[in-house]
Amino acid sequence: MSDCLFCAIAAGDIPADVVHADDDVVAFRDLNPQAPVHVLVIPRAHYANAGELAAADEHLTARVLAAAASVARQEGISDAGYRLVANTGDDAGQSVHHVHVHVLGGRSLTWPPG
Ligand code: DGP
Repeated sequence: MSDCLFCAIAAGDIPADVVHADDDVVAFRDLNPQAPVHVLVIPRAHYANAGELAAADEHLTARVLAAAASVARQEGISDAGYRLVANTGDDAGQSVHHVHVHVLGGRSLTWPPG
């Protein structure tokens, strides 16, 4: 999709610190990390949010989730624990309208979030 920041990152047109890439999914470090490990996992295909992705493509939804778990293992936070977040819509504060799963970890995380 033109004018989409994360489509441009997935295409390699905007640089990012990529930690995983395959045919369907790209994972890269968040520009504004909220934890020692903060990675964003996105499908290459453009969907505005998690609900749209899940409704359109169950297989790709599963690929994104599996990649998030794989990134957590790769980053060494699987055993200690980590959080997956998909902010969806305005009330959740979604600021980039290309579905992304935050992988957060590397410290004790508070709950509930604000
Ligand atoms: P959300 O609020 O859930 O839509 O999260 C969007 C995240 O995207 C936010 O944590 C900051 C991150 N972000 C925004 N622009 C860029 C960018 O250009 N590069 C990278 N790596 N991350 C970005």
